[in-house]
Amino acid sequence: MTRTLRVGAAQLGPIQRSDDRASVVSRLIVLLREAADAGCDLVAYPELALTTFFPRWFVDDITEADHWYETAMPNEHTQPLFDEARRLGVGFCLGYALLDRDGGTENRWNVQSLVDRDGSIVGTFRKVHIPGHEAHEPDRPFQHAERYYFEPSPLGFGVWEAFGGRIGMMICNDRRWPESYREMGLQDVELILCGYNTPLHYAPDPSQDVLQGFHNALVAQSGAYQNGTFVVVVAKGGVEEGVDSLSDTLVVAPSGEILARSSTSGDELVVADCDLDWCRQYRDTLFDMHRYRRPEVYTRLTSQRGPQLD
Ligand code: CDT
Repeated sequence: MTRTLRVGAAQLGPIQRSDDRASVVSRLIVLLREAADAGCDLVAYPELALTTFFPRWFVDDITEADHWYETAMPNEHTQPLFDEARRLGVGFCLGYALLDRDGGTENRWNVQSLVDRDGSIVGTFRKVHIPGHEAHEPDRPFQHAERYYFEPSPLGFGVWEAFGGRIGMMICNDRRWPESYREMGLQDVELILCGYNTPLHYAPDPSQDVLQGFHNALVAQSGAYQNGTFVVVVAKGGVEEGVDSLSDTLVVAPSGEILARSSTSGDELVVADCDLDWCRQYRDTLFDMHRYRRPEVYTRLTSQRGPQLD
């Protein structure tokens, strides 16, 4: 039996502040139908795919931002997407902000849910590495206050058996950290889905601005190769509320090669066939972890957060 998954990486162009959920979900459904016509098994959407990237604005009273979060999934706005996916028999992975009021507490997470072909949720991943800043920094041209709007996940990285393979998830900044891929590599992941929003301007060090595309490909390709897994990074790009963001959606093979890539900064479906058995060629040879890894000498990896002099 073949284990080739046809993956549609559904890049989004900008979502403006005035765009309501209904108009965004209509765009997601257009891409889903295009994916079904192309024979895709699974569609991956970007991070925070239902709204504009709202951490670019700071509000003193965080409850004023409640409207950017979902409180249930599916909900009245996203149910049409779930229904259409089930009708078409195509799965998807969707990023959104979650305001979780279960258990008498209130938690704000940046999440991605993996949805099976029957419209049921396979798993929901919460972003682990939350970049940016906690407080208002008015000197920046725009804010990146993710650390104000989201908690870092205490759960780490999971891998789910779905679509005939082992699927992992990460969100945007997670892709820059080798630990993200390795945590999933150690769970035998075969396909990692990652939505992102990456502004081209990085205020703390603008010399990185021109390197955004290079760094995006660098981490996705090295993470894929070093762990023998497919990696799909899906952009919400273009000029959103005056902020230009990277539009470089990639499907990367376990060899580290880019199989498919977006060519626009708008809504665009990028399709690639992912033969999950290709992972074994790397995992069973050069990266046979059981044979070659040396966890006994990697003790700093979990005992230290950052560099430390002995
Ligand atoms: N969404 C997200 O995580 N974006 C960050 C931007 C850089 S940190 C301000 C990223 O790693 O792409």
